Amino acid sequence: MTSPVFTIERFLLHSQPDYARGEFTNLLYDIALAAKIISVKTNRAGLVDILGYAGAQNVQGEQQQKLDIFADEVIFRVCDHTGRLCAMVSEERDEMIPIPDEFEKGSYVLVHDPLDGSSNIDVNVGIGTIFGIFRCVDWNLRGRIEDVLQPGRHLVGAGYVLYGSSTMLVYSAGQGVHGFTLNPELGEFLLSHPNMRLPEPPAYYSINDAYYHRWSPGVQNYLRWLQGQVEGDNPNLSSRYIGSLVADFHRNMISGGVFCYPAESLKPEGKLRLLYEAAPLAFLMEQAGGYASDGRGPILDIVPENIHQRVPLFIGSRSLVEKAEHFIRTEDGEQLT
Ligand code: AHM
Ligand code: MG
Repeated sequence: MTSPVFTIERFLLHSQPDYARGEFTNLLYDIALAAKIISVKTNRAGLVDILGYAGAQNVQGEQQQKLDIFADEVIFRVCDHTGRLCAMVSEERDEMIPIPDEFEKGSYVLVHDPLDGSSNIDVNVGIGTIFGIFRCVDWNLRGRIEDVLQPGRHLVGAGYVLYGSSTMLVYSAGQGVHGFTLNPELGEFLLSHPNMRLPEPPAYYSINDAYYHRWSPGVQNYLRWLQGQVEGDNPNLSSRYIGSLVADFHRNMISGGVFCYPAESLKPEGKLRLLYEAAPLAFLMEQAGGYASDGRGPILDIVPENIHQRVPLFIGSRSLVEKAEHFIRTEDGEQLT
């Protein structure tokens, strides 16, 4: 007997909580459509020099767009007119994105990084889209900055798309984490990873240790602990670092582990963005049984003060992330995390 085939549409309609039906389901389906369009384009990125496909001149002599700008526009155009959203935020745009006046405003807010890790395109490494969904704070006043500057704890859904050796969409609407793999012949995302849970024991730590000398003592000693250099307390991990957040995160979702991007002297606030990178991934991680921290407390509790705010990030298996908090609390005091 073969198992039933679930397209993302069928799964969304049949397996979600009540609030996730209707508009919310349609919004997720919009995101899946945008992901398919972006996937087609990213798959052809290697043909740049042969076909003049991107970053070159097209046949009309116009300059082709960079892929991250293209991805940003795809998401905007797929989502701006549907009446489901009252605002958007994108890493690619300085300000909050209002819904154009000619369209209805809905009750949801979409925050996203349209193509994270895009510097990796040239070397054919997996890249990704990260997204989070909030409900507006006040229906009558929907579309204000207050709707956007919400802590991750208020997310009603989040996910990522990994454009890797295959394209995967992984999301949660607060009832577990579910992964779908794009079948390019059918053009459909098919359920391939239902109820993803972080496996124990964890397998990997991921951190860019080229910045070791710029970290606080607590973070430096945490790395030594991860490496098994602290006598009598060896977490028995191996190391992997791709330098592409979605790909690093996805590997740890499948194999267990921790990903860290601490603050360092040249980036005292960290590198990654709270609203559309850290918070959505923290939401997914908690849904999969893990935890995310800025080194001092839960990422999900931080209320953003501005849309592009950065944050240190420790995310993965709970025991490994809590160990980071322990090192930072006991060794750093008020210093960098
Ligand atoms: P980007 O938003 O400019 O693409 O940068 C984000 C990327 C993440 O995907 C990745 O985790 C991180 O930058 C890697 O940074 P580094 O090269 O400093 O290790
Ligand atoms: Mg990014």
